[in-house]
Amino acid sequence: MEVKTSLLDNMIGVGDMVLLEPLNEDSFINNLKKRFDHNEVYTYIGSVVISINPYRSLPIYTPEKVEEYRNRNFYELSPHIFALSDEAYRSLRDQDKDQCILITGESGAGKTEASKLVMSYVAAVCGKGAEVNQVKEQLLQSNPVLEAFGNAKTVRNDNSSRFGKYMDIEFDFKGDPLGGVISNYLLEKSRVVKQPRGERNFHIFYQILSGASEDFLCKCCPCNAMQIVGFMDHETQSVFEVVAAVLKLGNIEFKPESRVNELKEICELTGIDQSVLERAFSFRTVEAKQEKVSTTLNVAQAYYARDALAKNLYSRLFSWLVTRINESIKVLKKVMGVLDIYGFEIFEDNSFEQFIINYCNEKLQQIFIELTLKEEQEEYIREGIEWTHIEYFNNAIICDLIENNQTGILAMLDEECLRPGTVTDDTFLEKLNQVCATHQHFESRMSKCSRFLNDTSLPHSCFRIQHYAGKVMYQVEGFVDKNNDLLYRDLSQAMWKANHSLIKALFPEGNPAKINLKRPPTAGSQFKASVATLMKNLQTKNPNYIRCIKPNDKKAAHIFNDALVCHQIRYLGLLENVRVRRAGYAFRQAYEPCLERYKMLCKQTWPHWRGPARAGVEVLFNELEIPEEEFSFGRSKIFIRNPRTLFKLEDLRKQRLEDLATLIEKIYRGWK
Ligand code: AD9
Ligand code: MG
Repeated sequence: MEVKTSLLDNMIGVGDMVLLEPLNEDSFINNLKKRFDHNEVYTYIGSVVISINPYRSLPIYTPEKVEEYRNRNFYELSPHIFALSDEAYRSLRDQDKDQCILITGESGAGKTEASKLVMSYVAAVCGKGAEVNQVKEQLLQSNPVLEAFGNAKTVRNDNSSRFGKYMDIEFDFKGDPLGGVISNYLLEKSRVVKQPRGERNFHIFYQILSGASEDFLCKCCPCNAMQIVGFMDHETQSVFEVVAAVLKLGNIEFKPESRVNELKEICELTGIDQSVLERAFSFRTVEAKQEKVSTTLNVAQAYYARDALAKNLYSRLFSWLVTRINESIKVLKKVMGVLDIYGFEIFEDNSFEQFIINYCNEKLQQIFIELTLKEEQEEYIREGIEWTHIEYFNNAIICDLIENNQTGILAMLDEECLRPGTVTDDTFLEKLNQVCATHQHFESRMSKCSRFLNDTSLPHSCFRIQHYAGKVMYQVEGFVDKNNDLLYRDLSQAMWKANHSLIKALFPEGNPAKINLKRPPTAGSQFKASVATLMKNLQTKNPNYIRCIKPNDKKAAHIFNDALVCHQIRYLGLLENVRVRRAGYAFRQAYEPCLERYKMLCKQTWPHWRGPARAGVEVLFNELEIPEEEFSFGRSKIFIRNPRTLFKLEDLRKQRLEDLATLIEKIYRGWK
């Protein structure tokens, strides 16, 4: 068996960063660049796959490639996302180990494409037959449905996921797919009513508009996918009615002329009594104890109510879609989870959404550190090798700054949102400053005691967090409002009264029989709870990592921007990852393939070694005088401390092959 030859080909750089010598940021980037220029977009760090977005279609995902990688050992062929997919699938099928695939990287780095490649690979290699094929189709077609409703064009990515997605794919004992469960995380619903310059609303709105003149249910792109996933025609119809209502809500203006027409159309679409909706846009009722007080909304409040309704309608519709897809695909057996979540975001203006997204990425980084170290430690224990302590940056301290139940930023935001009296974004910032001022990863200059009083790069209305991935400055404006996620009760009641079963189902709290004076959980606390559930779920599974890198911010092929890549390598902690991998031993290999590859270097092992492979390797290393501190014998593998030792072996082998070739040629000439 050829082992790792492809990983050592100098022409196209090393395929496994663990073997990079010397190891530093420059050599790391150069290696990636060299490979990128040779269309090698995948590189390993041990079992972690680094993927660089080629921004063009490469012929490396063909059915022939699938066959090539099928049932092959991870290191046998050149690095590829299919190798990781195959490894994960086979461990699941043959060793009953639940798997999860964690895909990280910034916006536009290729996470969603990677998740689809993993899913399509697994679909191609698992099970056969009509029933299995139907399950596969449903699982695969859930992607275009959710992308239509949950993705949008942004400055960074024409098809940017504006929600986080985790999908468990379930298999039976033979490894045939049975179904799946999708969890969605915080859709960026503010996009429904407002998009940053140069960006667009969710794809579905444009798809509906482009098909609206004809029979859009046939033309609209996710319809076919929805049908395959199992939506009934009337359900699809209802979904599009809600989307259309959201669109029309955006056109309502609170001026006497225009208002009536739009309202009328919305009410026709949704079966809401027009007078009820009109009233809900004009008054706000606050119930306290037994009393009900109605106040008239001014124009600004009416717009606020309109936007809140549009955001709520849309995000609830999205959650309903996920639940509905789950009904079609859910069962429970062995599972492989695929996580494709929004990447770390550093914009010029960062708001509540970025704060939440970056918090999620902190948590993922933490689990990455924990699991990589754990996995490494477990391998040492399995192999009976002594464990050496590894120094690394643990970002638990940043997670704590955000999520601590008493002093965390989210807890303080909640406290502020629930506090009676005048609450503004500034009072929230003031509070942050009292509690977090001394935290190493927190910066703000609002309070007099601030260490950052003279830091003019930090405006008064902002705070900055030093994330593991870099410093991010957050504008506090909108934090309180977005966390509150307030929808006037009059509106949820109006929605509940709609003669439209889907809309009614989306607003259960509008049912007067279920009046609940307790406030609904804040957006922040809901997100925190769902991230905690996700982390628990991931911890029970065997992790597989894909770390996506964006080569340029022009969405262009062939361009490799060193500075941009360098930044990502730093914040993904990739160098650190290599160091952890080779802190103890850089390289490990089972005895048989190792002996097979290098036995030609020693008279006693060449051409045949008759004893156990381990003894053969011992003899070999002895003969080659490799210093004792350079290797350790594990139960089934040889562990090599320094990549240089491996290169020495490789050089010797190459030399030996060349000598042999010359010798053979001489003999051949002699014959002639
Ligand atoms: V975001 O955080 O959702 O904004 P992603 O998901 O990381 O982001 P995405 O997978 O959507 O990025 O990739 C962006 C674009 O890059 C795709 O639309 C493709 O045009 C392009 N891409 C990504 N990966 C590949 C690939 N393996 N081959 C070819 C690719 N093109
Ligand atoms: Mg994406």
